[in-house]
Amino acid sequence: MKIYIAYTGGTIGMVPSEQGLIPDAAFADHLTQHLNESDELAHDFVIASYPTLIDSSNATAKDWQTIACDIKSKWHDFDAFIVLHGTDTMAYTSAALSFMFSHSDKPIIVTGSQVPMYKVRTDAMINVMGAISACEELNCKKNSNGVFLFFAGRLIEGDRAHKAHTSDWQAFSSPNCPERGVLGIDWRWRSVDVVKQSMQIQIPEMQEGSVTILPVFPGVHAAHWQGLLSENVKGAVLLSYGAGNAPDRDPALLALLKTASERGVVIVNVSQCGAGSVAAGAYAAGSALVEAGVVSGQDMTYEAAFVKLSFLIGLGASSEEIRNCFL
Ligand code: ASN
Repeated sequence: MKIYIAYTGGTIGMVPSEQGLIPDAAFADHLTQHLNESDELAHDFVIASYPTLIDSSNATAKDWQTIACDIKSKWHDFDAFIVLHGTDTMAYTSAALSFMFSHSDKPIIVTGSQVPMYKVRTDAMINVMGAISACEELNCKKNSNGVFLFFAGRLIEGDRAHKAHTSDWQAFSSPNCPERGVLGIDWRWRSVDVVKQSMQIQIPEMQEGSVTILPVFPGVHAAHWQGLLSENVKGAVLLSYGAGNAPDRDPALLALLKTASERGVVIVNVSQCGAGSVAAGAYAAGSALVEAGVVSGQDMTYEAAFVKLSFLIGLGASSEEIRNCFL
């Protein structure tokens, strides 16, 4: 199998500096050496290092576009793609790639590590090897490819992952969707209904700053959100309480949402609970949001909702079209 591995930055390939850990440009060579040392791996690997390596906390929508364009330019030369990425925003990138390569017929797997590869006690190689193993298995299964985030033995659907722990090896959860596969000594696979859909690659011109996040907290008032809903914002993820509630006794707060909706900002309601679904209108406090034009993000993670808005805005979809994509 021909596998393309792109190192974009992140802890996996970091080394110490006076300011703390920074990505190492020589990491691709070290990884090549590691993989060549293993005679169990009978694949052709091409390992590339991006010219500007970043801590993923610096990543923007433009970086998702860069990674997607890179994969697209090599699409016909490889059987599988692995993106080595920092964990901080890995869930956003894996979601972006799943929207950009919908129904992908080749595996695209995003992974990284909690501890750099140069350390003795590291999860770097176990995650890389697991990602390679996932590529092998998915390629054999045919029809069950796609975009995934692989971490600590769990193969999570690309648009379902959430960074859930700062320091456990198990850094990612899949709150509302069972993992596609779990790797122990062997793989345990979840069976999926294979509905053959044709793959579509769509890489929009991504805009930075077109989407914002509106946090709900006790005492929130319009002034807190005013700056967040600036003129260039076209989409917002509202991080609501519980099953989709926000204070409904502050007319100025609701008026702000309504005015933003009316000027075309698509506001998507996602619960800050971290798991479960928004049940729009179950409570009066939630109904007020519906009346203000807020749409339900159902059981999406806030990462996926943020990326889906960014993706659709990048494609140039109208507010109405974007709203319909959330129904
Ligand atoms: N700050 C790092 C990053 O996201 C964290 C990591 O990769 N574990 O790039």
